[in-house]
Amino acid sequence: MYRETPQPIHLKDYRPPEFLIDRVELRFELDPECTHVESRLDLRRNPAAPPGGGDLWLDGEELRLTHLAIDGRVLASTEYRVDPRGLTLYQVPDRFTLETQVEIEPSLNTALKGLYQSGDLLCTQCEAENFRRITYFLDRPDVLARYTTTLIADQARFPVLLSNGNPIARAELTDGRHSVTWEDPFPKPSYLFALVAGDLSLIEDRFVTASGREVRLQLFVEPHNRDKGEHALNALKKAMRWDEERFGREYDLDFYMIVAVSHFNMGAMENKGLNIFNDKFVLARPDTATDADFDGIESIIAHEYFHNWTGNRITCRDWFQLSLKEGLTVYRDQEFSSDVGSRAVKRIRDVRALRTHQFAEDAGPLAHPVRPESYIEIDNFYTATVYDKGAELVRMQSALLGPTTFRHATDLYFARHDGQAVTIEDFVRCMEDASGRDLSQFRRWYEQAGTPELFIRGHYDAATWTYTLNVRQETPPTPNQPIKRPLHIPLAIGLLGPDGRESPVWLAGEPEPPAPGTRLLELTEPEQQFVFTGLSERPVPSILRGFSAPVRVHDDLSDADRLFLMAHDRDGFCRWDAAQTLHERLILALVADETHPIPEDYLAAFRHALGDTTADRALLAEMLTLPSETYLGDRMAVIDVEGLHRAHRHLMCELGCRLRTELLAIYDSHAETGPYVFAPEAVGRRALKNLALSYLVYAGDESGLACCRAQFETAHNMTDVMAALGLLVDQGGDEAEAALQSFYRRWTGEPLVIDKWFSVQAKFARPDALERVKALIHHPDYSPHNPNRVRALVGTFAKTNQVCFHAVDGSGYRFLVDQVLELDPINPVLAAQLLKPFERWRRFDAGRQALMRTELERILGREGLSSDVFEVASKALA
Ligand code: B3K
Ligand code: ZN
Repeated sequence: MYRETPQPIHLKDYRPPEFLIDRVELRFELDPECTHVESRLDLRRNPAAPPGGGDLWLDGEELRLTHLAIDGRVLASTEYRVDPRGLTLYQVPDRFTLETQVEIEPSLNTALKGLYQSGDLLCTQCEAENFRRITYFLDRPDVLARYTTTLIADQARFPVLLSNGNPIARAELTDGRHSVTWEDPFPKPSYLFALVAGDLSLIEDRFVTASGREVRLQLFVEPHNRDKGEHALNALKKAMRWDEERFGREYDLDFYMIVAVSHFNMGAMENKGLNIFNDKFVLARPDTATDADFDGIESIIAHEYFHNWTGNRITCRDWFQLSLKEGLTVYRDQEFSSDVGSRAVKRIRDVRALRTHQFAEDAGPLAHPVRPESYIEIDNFYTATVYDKGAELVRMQSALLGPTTFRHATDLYFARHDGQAVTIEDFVRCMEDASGRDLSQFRRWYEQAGTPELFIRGHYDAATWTYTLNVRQETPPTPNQPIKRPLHIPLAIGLLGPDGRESPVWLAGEPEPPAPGTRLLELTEPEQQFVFTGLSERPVPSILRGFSAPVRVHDDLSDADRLFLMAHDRDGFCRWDAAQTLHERLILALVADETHPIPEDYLAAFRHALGDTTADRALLAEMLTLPSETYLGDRMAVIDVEGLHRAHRHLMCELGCRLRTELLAIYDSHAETGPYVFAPEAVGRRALKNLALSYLVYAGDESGLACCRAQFETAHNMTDVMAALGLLVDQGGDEAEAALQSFYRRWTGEPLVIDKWFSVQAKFARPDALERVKALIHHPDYSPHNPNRVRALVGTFAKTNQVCFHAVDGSGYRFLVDQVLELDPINPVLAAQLLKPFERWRRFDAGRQALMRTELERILGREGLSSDVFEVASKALA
């Protein structure tokens, strides 16, 4: 909590550390109420740092110092100074051993940063700057040390004691306690330190690496969750094999441990050899977890595993380089999911998320470059921009280099920087050195915030058989970056002939046409023209294939062109995108005029798609899913909350009525037979079936409603149960209440399922949604101390229930701010996460803007606000 205005930290102020730490020995006497931490650090002056003064600064927060000695000599009080941020040691030698002892109170640590209690467990979260809440340290990622950690605790209460690396000693002590010593052979930054203590059940598996080493895979869960770990372990094995094959990366320790905990601020954490996970991203059984949950588990397990090379073996020099590990690791997990599932469907989902969250962030008051230049609270920069736009920048480099050269470039990166703390610049240089390409203009992507816009015009000349594409790029100004320079943008395109076949994308002046198919154009100028030749008829261009760059495209295609692309394009992403644009234009037309007709050719395309029994079910479901109200809002000059909701509903209802026969046929022919399997085919079938059901129910169709009731009663998998429950809750009335009650009774005792029960009640635009959410805050199962529960209820309401959150009387805004202010002293990271929807505040009408502004000002008026919430609220208003 701050008293003065928190000050930003700037990238330009980076200095190498004056001291290095070679070895760390830690000894924990664990107790939730009072844990003793002893540390011995071998320090030496950094030969690479410019000479500084003789003092040494160590980070340390919320620690009670009980002992301090240098080379065995206890320091007098004149030889050091303690303040709330750390410890200054005056005039230290060039090389010495520092001993400290501190006390900490895990049970009072509601912020879940550092060492904290989750249920009966003790666990840690040190990224980004929380190791300093465990002991005094140079808590920065460019200080890499070897750790030996001894954990001592009551044997009955904490039978399992884990830390990074390998166990090297165990002992039973006479007082009922026991100890385990762990040694991590790999030097690591402090943010990758972890420990866990508790009564955990072990599920074990093994993996033999490409070079023949056996790795023990250990998943630790609370005993009652033993039957929900299989999927996570399978995902881990798949990820390990994939990383060997695709990136040549093998695992390096004898143990790979994953622990699932119920209180966690994010998804998971890649601590070396000891991942700690939010249990939501580990535990799954077909009857408790949906397909989306199974999918999330697979990709997050993979993501954390991939960090072992991109993040742990090669780490970040400073936190401004966060995307070095996060962007690259997201790119790697996206590629993994594409390879083990459907590439087109994965791409579509990632693009949908990027457009909904990252584009909004990039267009709002907290827009920042992938490599930010300053921050107040680094926890606020684990953003869609750093993660997902960062992944797009890696993807563009892989496209510019091509797969073989890109692999050489990543090999070079791993060989050149293994064991180092490096920068984004070091990564890009590897891309250049391996390819011989000049990426100097490309680097601007890392520095420049905002989503570039492409304005594309096509012209066909029948006389010369040429088709000309004129492409202009422009990036709108963002806070503190009024002027933008042109970017190096890979633009993948195809040209479709009137029969739907691919034409060669043949640039005028080239002697020979290339083979028909996709071609990567490179934009570098503010405006460029591409002339394609050899075209006897006007082609339909397929633009930005595979979403080859994170840009917005404004083209001059007609609705007929889009229907054509939707039917014929070989690029799954472009087929989907054509359908989405058609849905979007229609909904926006309905906002403007409720009586706007639903075009017959649009209905026919829908009907045709539903009848195509050969099409990939998952892709079809994506194509026929309408864009969300949140996304559509961002496409309007001023977001029309009610108009959008009405139009969206109206179109769902019309489609349900007009396509009733086809939708019922889909529903019937896609019924679940046999036991649940999580495989792309089966997931796609369920997605399409449940989409058909939603159209029917929104249309008020009696047979659809009957199917929905029956599905809720009889389905054996959570995907189908939740799909039906959501539709029933949306309909409201006694039936909804009865369904909610029976669901609650069935699943009480399964917190992750009860989270779904909370979120389904917050999600739908029912007139009583806010009252219900407010009442649920007082439900005995609600707790502000559990981030999953808070996100399920408050987060779902504010993020997905656009109509109720943006109620014109401001009641939704007041509710959210009340919650944020209540949570801030408990868990500032979570409180700041909840403020995200306010970043869009300037996109609404004047009345709502005024209401939101008042609420943001109310936050800033609160005394003792955390720096996390202060940063978001103050920047939102700036
Ligand atoms: N690296 C962690 C995120 C840590 C967030 C700290 N506020 C998880 C991940 O991206 O894999
Ligand atoms: Zn990550």
